[in-house]
Amino acid sequence: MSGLFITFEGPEGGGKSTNLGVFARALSDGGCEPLITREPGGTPIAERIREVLLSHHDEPMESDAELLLVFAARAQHLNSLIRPALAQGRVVISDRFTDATYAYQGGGRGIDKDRISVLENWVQGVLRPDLTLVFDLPVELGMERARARSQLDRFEVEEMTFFEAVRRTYLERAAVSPERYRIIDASGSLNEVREAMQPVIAEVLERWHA
Ligand code: Z5A
Repeated sequence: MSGLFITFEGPEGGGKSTNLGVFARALSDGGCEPLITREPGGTPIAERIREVLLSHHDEPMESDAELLLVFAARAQHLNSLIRPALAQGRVVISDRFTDATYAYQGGGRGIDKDRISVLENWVQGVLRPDLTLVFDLPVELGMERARARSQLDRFEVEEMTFFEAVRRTYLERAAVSPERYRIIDASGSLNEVREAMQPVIAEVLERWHA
């Protein structure tokens, strides 16, 4: 793989999607046109699975079913979009990826991380993101922003303890592998968050042009 695989992560309302556009434009201005995608989703089939994952149902979804659906969408997305783009040497930026599975299905739902790791190895082989930005903020503030933005999806109606576990899992994973993760303080204004991304943008452009 000759491209660069970047993921945007973090708890609810951290501004991933808002800031992804800013980040991608800065890369384009620097001569590197990234492929933007998201999870769950990114291809027509994976987007259908996303609808099942995010919508409300009359029966509760089993945690294992949720986990397997996440990886089913990922297998489709990875093999039909991400891997080919990386093989062409492109920079790929995904709004969420497998760190979200450890955070939501692992931290939030309580699924053992070793089981997640089995599926990660099966679906991804050795592929892991080269760089992960974690947009971190207190859970209350993130939920306030999410509530103000739109109707809440199936994950967003969970208890605060669920979101605390999600946030904790992201921070724990980042602490174990600091070479891969860049924590962005997402609690400030949009301008402050943009400022905080600048060193990471410079780093990506440097790696890209190297
Ligand atoms: N999920 C999972 O369970 N397992 C997995 O493996 C994967 C995903 C991959 C969909 O994710 C769901 O799928 C997600 C986890 C689960 N849970 N939920 N829900 P998603 O990323 O597609 O959707 P999201 O998580 O709902 O996005 P988000 O976190 O809520 O939003 P965001 O992208 O971080 O933020 P935003 O949409 O850019 O901003 C939210 C609002 O805040 C918006 O109105 C902004 O204008 C505002 N905002 C953002 N930044 C600021 C600042 N700095 N100041 C003021 N206002 C701000």
